[in-house]
Amino acid sequence: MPKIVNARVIITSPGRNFVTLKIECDDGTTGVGDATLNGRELAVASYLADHVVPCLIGRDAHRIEDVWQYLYKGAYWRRGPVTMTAIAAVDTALWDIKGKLAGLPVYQLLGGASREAVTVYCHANGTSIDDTIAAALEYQQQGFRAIRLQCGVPGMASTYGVSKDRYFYEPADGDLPSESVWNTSRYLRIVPELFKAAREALGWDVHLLHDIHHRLTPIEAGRLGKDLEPYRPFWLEDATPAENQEAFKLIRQHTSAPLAVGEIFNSIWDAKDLIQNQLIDYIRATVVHAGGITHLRRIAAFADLYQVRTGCHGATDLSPVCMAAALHFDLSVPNFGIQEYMRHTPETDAVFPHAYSIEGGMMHPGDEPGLGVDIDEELAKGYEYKPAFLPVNRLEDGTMYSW
Ligand code: EZ4
Ligand code: CO
Repeated sequence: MPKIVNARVIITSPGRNFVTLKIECDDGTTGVGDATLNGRELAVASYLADHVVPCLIGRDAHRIEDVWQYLYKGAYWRRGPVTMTAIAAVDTALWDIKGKLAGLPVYQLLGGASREAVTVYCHANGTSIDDTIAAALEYQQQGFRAIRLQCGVPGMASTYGVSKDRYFYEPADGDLPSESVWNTSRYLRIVPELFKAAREALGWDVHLLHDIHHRLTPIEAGRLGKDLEPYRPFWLEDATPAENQEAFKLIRQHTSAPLAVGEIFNSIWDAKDLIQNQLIDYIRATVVHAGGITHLRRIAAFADLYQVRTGCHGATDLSPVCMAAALHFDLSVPNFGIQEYMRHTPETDAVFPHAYSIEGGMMHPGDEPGLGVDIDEELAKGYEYKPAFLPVNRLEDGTMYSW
């Protein structure tokens, strides 16, 4: 058996903070797992180093399911983003090791490719509708067939999804949380204008997506869905906070716009009612925050029974290790829908050399054994951790609101 002899928690900040777990076996085989929880990185690093790593030493690296159950049931305190991100890192690293030992890319261990490549959507954003459309046209020319559109809301100093940098999006920006201001009625007026302009400029052969980022009540989301229906959105993401899964019934009663939810979910229990009542069309749970490849496969298998497809979160705070794992999962899973893609900075890409590639809006995990991604630990040492918080959001009268 490949015995686990070492596991290191590596914290590095090549452009942004990442936490990576590297597991090593007695024969020298190593595997990597992403453990990054944006804005709460050190909590997961401590959970791993203090409470997980000591329990891994001496275990059989091949027993992925058993290790998963051990960490989940054995914690007693089940679920939650910190615990599930830590479990995900272990699980991902063990799949990487299994692939390397088998001499096969991980997607082959998951049943093989169900498609030739993975369709991704990219992000077009701008402070105005015109800027956003210009960015979207560029992406369309590069061959992307699915584009997320986010634009500034007039009168608001900053808006979720609109980056300060033209190419690289980074919401975690302060050593204390920065504060933005929100106005729902202005937002509800601008988004249909954006989609109208987008259909005029981009035509109908491209999928258009939008992220509401938990900012609407169910009835407001129903209104927006109705207003966007003429422009055939591919999905509306995180229309309303999803702690109350039943809330989506009200949205469904008012619009046929497809709904996507789940980037902040950490287990199947967050999505159970949404899926079995067919209140959503895409489940956005991802490898790093939802318990790894093992648990994400369970969520996807359950979702498949209800014709709910996958749409993994893929923002820049998910490291290239998570991206690689997501691509192996996406290529294999029967009910794949779409994969989010945001480019990492060159510094991030250099610290995490990877075999995955992108061409014309499609990605492939590559055919290296394992996940085909690693961390250059020497290079990583040069980028020290910097505290960085996600912003908070208030209404104009000062009321705390969802970011
Ligand atoms: O706000 O990844 O769909 N993507 C998103 C992201 C999330 C960040 C949070 O860390 O909503 O931009
Ligand atoms: Co989102």
